[in-house]
Amino acid sequence: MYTVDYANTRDARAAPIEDAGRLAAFEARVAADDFIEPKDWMPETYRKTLIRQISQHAHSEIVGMLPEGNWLTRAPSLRRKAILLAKIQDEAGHGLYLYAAAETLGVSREEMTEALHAGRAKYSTIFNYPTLTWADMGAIGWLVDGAAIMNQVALQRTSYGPYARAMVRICKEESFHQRQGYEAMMVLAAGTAGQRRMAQDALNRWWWPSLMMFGPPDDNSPNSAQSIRWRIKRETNDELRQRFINATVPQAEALGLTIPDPHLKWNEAAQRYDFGPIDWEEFYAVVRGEGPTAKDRIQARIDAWEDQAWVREAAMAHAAKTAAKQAA
Ligand code: FAQ
Repeated sequence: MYTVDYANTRDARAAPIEDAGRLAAFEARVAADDFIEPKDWMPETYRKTLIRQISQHAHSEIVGMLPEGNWLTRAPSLRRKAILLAKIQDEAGHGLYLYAAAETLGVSREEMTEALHAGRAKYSTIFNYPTLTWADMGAIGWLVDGAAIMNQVALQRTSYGPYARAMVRICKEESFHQRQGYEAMMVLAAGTAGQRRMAQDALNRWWWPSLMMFGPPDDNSPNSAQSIRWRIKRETNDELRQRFINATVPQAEALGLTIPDPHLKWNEAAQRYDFGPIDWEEFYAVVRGEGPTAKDRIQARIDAWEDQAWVREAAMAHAAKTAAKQAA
């Protein structure tokens, strides 16, 4: 039986012995598509899984600003620069909604940031690839935001209320991101021979990493079964990956570009594209943080955190002074 109502104290050290009655009631609510809210009772594993997934998602949004930030000073026109700047600012906003959603589960922003900087928390593999040409900005919007939306539309119905609500807003912005990326690719694909080559080269380099964003195949995804059962994940990694491929191949055809997969073929009976093998060795190497880009990404985040410490300190000092004045 409970001695401490952990969900309300939000004290990670007071993890309760799980109560079969409460667990059954929780599972019935999830099965009925009810949202679980921060003050509701929840199993400790559910809380931990959400903290892991939401904080990784938040870190992805924040680290995801870096590859595009690389091109801010080199955008080919003022219009493109303004669009890119607005997009990168949106990603910062997404990170903040997600950190706030994770905080409702009893973890602090400092703890999450520290875990990222120390290499204990993951972020999406896709952001460990370098952005070599301007066409990469188009490919990221089209493919990376396109893959992100495919996953996030499903997460609008995730069982944890604050996460689901953050996703609704994020999806609206991501769909604008996807379209601006596709539009940038349209301009390049309809441009000079050199611009078309640049667009094709970007597609060649971003296609396979975008498919890896959905995570390992279902038969090698240790978290999926429980997360699907608790409706944290509404669809499996392979289901979402297949849906992304089905939607994206015709878009590449409309651009006149070629998907870099010789095995790609429409399967009439199954009403889907069959595709070639994904290099999972590469995926796990990137997850492990191998390669120079991963080190640069984390160092950039550590530097930003340290350089901007004075802003946090100034805000805290201001809050303390205001509180002291009010108390006086
Ligand atoms: N990268 O058992 P599963 C964006 C890890 S947002 C790195 O299948 P799960 C916006 C996984 O964490 C992109 N690690 O895990 C934007 C687990 O390790 P752990 C981010 C990965 O959680 C656009 C292990 O492998 N979106 O792009 C990856 O059930 C443009 C086993 O995997 C989200 O985070 C990966 N790709 O399913 C910003 C969406 N995949 O934690 C800027 C929310 C798997 O046990 C510019 N997250 N791993 O040590 C999810 O839907 C899920 O967490 C999955 C993974 C589907 C990513």
